Amino acid sequence: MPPRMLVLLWGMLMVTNSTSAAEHPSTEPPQDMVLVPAGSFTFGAGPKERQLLNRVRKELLEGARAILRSADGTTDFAQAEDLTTVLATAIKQVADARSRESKPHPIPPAVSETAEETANRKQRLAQLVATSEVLSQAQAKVVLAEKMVSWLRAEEPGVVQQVEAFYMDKFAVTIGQYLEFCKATQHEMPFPYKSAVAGAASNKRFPEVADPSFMDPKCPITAVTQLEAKAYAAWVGKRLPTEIEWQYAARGGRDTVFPWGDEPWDGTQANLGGASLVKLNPKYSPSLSHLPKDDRFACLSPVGRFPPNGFGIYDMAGNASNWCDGNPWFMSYLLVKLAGELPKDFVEPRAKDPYFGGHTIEECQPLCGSGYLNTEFDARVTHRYGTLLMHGEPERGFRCVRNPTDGSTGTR
Ligand SMILES: [Ca+2]
Repeated sequence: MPPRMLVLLWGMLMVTNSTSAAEHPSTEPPQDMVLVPAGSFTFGAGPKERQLLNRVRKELLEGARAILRSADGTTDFAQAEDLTTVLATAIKQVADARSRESKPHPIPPAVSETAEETANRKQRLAQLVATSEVLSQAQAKVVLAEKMVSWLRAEEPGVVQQVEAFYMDKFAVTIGQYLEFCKATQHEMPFPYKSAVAGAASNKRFPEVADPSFMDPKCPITAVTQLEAKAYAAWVGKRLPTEIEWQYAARGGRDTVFPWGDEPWDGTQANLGGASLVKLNPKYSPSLSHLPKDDRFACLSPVGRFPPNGFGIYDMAGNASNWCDGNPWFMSYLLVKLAGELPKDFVEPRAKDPYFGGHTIEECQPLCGSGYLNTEFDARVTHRYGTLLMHGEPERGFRCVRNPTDGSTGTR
């Protein structure tokens, strides 16, 4: 065939294809997206999440008791029912004793302490320091157990919601994809990417961002603001999901407490905070209830390394949580308030948290899911929290959705 004929034929094929795509925009499933079918589901926490709370809370309290039992002289309060009060009392007693022992004896100082007395006092002081550390470890578990109660309360009660069909990204937006966006639009890569280049010393608050995973193009992009996530979504012809869409998609057409099922986390279902993370950054140890379980990823994992949920969507628990669009607390709180079921002692979580600089719930934007530093409890499908839209952190990423009727192919 002459070259000119080939060019002509190729041109005709291209015209035919583009016409077909324009007429039937939704017949071709977009690459890397899953069609989430229309349906209804209960948005928010219910009896299963309450069961999870009770189980994890019990484990934490047993963990606290085990720590106390293992320490000398603390056996007395290992069996106590109200660990919060008993621990607070014990911590104060130890602190007072430390204060006394840290000063030379006897008083008045005109009578000097003998060398033996000094040695004994220092030995007692060392013992008190050790006891104090043990008590603090136990207290961290008890405090976490109590916080969980209010966290779950912020997700209750479940409310039946209707959801229209939509396409959702199978995977979170990756570092590689976001880098392309930045090159094309003059946006800047977020700070973990720069810290990974510069080393751990460059970020005192999150030293773990020096981990090589923050440079792996296959890992999810994190620490972007909600504005940046929205800008990326618009660039690829998509949008951020609503909280309801996200949670419905995370359920995967099932009624389980985690995206993978009802079974406890064992390290194979999702990338959560485990022993590898603590090895990298010990500060996370007290807050993790399920140690020494592990998934072998200290920080981010490449997207799609863990099994997908019932809809074929990956990492709906663990790795990086996902920005959503719309006020996080609005839906459930408003419905609860309208129904008059809000308990009298209810405190809106995080509304006055200094971490948010005194900002109100109304100023916050939603994040759903969990990240590499979260616990099994946070891996529940209903897990959600609000933060300022400019507040990107290393475990916060995003994924996009689009409506089936939109003409975009969803690929770029
Ligand atoms: Ca992990």
